[in-house]
Amino acid sequence: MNPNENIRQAVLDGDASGAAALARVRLDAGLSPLEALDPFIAAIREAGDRFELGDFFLPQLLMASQAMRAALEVIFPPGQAGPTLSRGTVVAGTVQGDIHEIGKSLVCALLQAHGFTVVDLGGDVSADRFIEQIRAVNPDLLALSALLTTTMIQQKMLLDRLAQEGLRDRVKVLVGGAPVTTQWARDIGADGYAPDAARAVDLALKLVEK
Ligand code: B1M
Repeated sequence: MNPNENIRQAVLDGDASGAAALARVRLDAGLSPLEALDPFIAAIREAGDRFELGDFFLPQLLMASQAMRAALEVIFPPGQAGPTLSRGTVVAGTVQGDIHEIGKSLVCALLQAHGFTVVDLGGDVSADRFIEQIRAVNPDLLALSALLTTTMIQQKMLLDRLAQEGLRDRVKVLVGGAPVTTQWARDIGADGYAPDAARAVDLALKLVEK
């Protein structure tokens, strides 16, 4: 069987240990982390398409995402130390009402690998929690992910809250997630939008240089 077909099958079957083992094989074959992750991303997107078509039910989508996360943790082990010199601090999270974490975790892993200190607040993060962490950590960047058309609005609400609390000038705000666009980022007054994790790093580097 084609190796990518094995990966596709492991993710669609929700086989977390199989997906983790296949991720390890790709790293051992000398692929870069992003190359190693590619077929897993294709597979989880296929699971989403099948869910939308009614061909997959929510528990299957959940299991597929657990398999995807198992692979992600092999490829980007959580808490792995990045370069010792920090390029800046990022507070990151998926906005309130939204538990999609895979893309955000990938953004966090790449930021960390590029020398940022990342405080990952996880998914379904309330505006109060973001504000509390901005006050506590005083980050250079706030990275907000949203995967649902219904939760994108939380990015705007948080930006409004930052302004009300007098915090907007203290932190640059980067937004992303599948339904988010450059236009949306402009409309809500964010400092930038990135369509994927690699470009989120490029943008973060530019924003901290400014
Ligand atoms: Co959900 N889900 N889901 N889901 N899910 C989507 C997003 C959906 C498109 C599926 C579909 O119907 N085709 C759809 C949204 C429709 C819409 O809003 N228009 C959907 C839905 C409807 C739902 C529920 C409402 C289903 C239900 O309950 N009836 C529910 C919502 C729960 C909630 O949040 N309140 C739900 C639940 C779930 C699971 C729990 C089963 C699981 C999430 C598990 C987890 O993360 N803890 C899940 C999954 C896995 C998906 C899909 C299949 C995959 C998402 C993913 O991980 N992609 C997704 C379909 C799809 O994406 N095609 C879908 C891989 C990841 C690497 O890509 O997250 O896009 P992505 O991240 C990218 C970029 O977007 C970008 O970089 C990453 C890659 O480099 N990026 C950023 C992301 N954040 C960024 C931040 C940045 C910059 C870039 O800067 C800050």
